[in-house]
Amino acid sequence: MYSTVRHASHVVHGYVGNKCAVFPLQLLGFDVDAVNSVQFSNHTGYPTVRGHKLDGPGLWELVEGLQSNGLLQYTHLLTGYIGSASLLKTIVRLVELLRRQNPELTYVCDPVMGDDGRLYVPEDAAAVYGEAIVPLASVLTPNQFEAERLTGREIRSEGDALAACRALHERGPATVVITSVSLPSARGETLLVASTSLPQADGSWQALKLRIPRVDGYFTGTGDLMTTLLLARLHERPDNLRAAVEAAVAGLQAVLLRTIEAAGDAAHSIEATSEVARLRELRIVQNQHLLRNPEVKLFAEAL
Ligand code: ATP
Ligand code: PLP
Ligand code: PXL
Repeated sequence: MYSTVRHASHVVHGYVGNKCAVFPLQLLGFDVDAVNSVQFSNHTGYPTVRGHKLDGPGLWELVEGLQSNGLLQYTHLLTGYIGSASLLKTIVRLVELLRRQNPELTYVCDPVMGDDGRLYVPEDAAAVYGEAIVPLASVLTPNQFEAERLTGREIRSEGDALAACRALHERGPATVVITSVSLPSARGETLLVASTSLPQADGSWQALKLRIPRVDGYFTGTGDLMTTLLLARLHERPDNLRAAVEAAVAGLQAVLLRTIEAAGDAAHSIEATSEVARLRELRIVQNQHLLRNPEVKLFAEAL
């Protein structure tokens, strides 16, 4: 039995944060205890968003309730969007507490800070990621912007991406997956670069890249689903980064392609209406068979 505590956003309607994580993890055999870092009506791509955020003391109250009942027995912790320094500092205390219960705890961290050159958490929260969260993570899944920000170095080549992974290994995380890298030399595709310092099964690589053709459309929640699938597949194949990454990418791409088909023209519409946002929601429930048993079509290459 594997149990995970998953800490990320909840939206009433649609699929980001925990809504992209709880059901897929359950499908793949995990018991999931979810903490919602926000509870919003919908994601922030809609014209209106209403709801509330959890703060550090709010999270600690839940932790104390679990602790009083002896329920802090987890194999994994997964964190996604956490919008404040106060909540992040409480996550640091939580990781330390969970590791006292289970020294083998795997902490999978998506250091959600921003994208495309734009920071969307406050500066003090970004600082906590660098100083206190990264050193605790077992698996880190930054995007290009986040990897650059955490290492202080620009990524302009595959070599730079690999160097960023290695710089991050030295600070704690044994496995680093940079989920999307855009290089000027590779228009029309995005690169995933992954590296681990853990011993691998015979013939499997410690560093790899996977080229992903960009599909025409903009979707929300893909980063959350990717980190979730990586947690599940790395657990299944702890000594085979290549197989784990290929399976995670296959599940994500299958859902993405079916979502695009279902969204029709809304997939690449420039209109920022709620109707367009609704039509672009990931079709996770409808494609659960593809999440469970995806066909691998994109293969990794050694780096
Ligand atoms: P984070 O959650 O850290 O912000 P991220 O910015 O990498 O992560 P996304 O850009 O959503 O998150 O990407 C997650 C995965 O989804 C990547 O592996 C990427 O290749 C895939 N993906 C997202 N959009 C597309 C697209 N339009 N075409 C092909 N793949 C996509
Ligand atoms: N952008 C992304 C990618 C997020 O994950 C979130 C999470 O809530 C937001 C924006 C929301 O930011 P804000 O709460 O500052 O609107
Ligand atoms: O990671 C995407 C995400 C998570 N949570 C909330 C969001 C978004 C993206 O817009 O709005 C609340």
